[in-house]
Amino acid sequence: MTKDAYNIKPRRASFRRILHPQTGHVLDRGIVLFFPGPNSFTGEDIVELHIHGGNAVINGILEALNELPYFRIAEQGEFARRAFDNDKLDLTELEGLADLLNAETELQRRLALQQAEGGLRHVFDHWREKIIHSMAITEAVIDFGEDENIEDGALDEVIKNIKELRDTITQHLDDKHVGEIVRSGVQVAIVGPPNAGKSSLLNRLAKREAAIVSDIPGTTRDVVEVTLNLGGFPVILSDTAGLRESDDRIEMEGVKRAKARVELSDIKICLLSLSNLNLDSESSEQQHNVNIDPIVRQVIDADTYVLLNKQDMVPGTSSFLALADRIERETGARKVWSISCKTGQGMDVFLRDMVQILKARFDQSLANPALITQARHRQHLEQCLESLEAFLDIPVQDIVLGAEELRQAANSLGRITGRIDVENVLDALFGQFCIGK
Ligand SMILES: Nc1nc2c(ncn2[C@@H]2O[C@H](COP(=O)(O)OP(=O)(O)OP(=O)(O)O)[C@@H](O)[C@H]2O)c(=O)[nH]1
Ligand SMILES: [Mg+2]
Repeated sequence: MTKDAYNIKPRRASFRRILHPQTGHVLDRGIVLFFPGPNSFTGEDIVELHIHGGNAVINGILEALNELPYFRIAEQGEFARRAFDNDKLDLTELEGLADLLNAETELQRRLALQQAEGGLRHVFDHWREKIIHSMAITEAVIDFGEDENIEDGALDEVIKNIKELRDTITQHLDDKHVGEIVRSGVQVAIVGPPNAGKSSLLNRLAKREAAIVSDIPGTTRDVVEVTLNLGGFPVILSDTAGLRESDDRIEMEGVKRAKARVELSDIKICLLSLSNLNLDSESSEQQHNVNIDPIVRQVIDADTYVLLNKQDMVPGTSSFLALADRIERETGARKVWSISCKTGQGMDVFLRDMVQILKARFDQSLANPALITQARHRQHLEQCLESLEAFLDIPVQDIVLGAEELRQAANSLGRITGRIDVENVLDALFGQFCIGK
């Protein structure tokens, strides 16, 4: 479709007039790129036309292309599908690519790119090769056990290698789900008594009126979610119904939902109102416990962060540090801040600390290039581990059963990367042993 098609150099941008192949009419001027296979995205020859975006130009070029034999519009995801079929990408890389397109924060982008560039593929393929190698030896022992060509102690070596791999995979699975959490967003739930300002906090952080705020206790009933980007971390922040006992059936359903959401969350924030804590004069601090309803107290544990709201209503909280200390001691909460959702007081410090908390919890693990990002990976890895354990439990005389467990283990890994191929076993077998005599 250009006059000097044969002068287009591979992988170099060429600025050309684009012509109708039959009529010779100029359709547009644009950039033509040619990627000859197999060094292209799909492994096939690929031509890219970078043209102007007007409807007439696009339609004209599509009509012209339609004149070419075998031309058709690609189906959704067809290029990725072809890349997979031609072994250019494995399943994990495809998943990474899809995540990259959907990434909303810096960390999600980093994680997706790592995976799209083969971070997981390399690790899983390496493990799978190890299992296939062990399988090859095991099969050889089964078939040629008496033969001199099989080294003494070959099976001991297999058992040692499988034990090592089992430990490596166990360690890999013990990642506190960091990859999955960052991929889908850190769940942060705000809980607390009614009227403390939970919905006000959500709105302030979301910078919009996502939840209804009113001075009537029991305003929020359903869980209200917003997504935020906190220092690159994707956060799903949930506002919940105020916790209290009530005769109102709908309110109690809200309380039930609030508790369920807290259970599910990665980070709990309990919001209390400074104006309701019944803080007597400083001298009486030692005599009274802070006034926190037992239903709220129950959800505060060593993983809960406490926010004391409405600081603007309690002027001169010079003794805030002592108060924070006291609340930490009494409730076992992890850390306490004081803020005002009304004036924004204390919000900077709280947010800065929150980012540090997220970093401390997730940053180090994110450096692992093979972090599990999907439940699918975890499920297959757990199955792989089960098969390896089963192999190690089988007595040596039942080695045939053992070989089957290794096959299952390799298949589980193959399912992650999308390649289960028994031919590999045969290749490895023939490649490693001189059994053809
Ligand atoms: N003075 C002051 N008032 C506040 C502050 N934060 C919230 N309020 C007010 O407190 C009242 C309750 O706020 P909400 O955000 O609806 O409280 P909530 O915790 O979501 O309440 P429920 O949904 O009933 O559980 C509203 O009248 C807010 O305007 C604050 O920092 N200072
Ligand atoms: Mg509310």
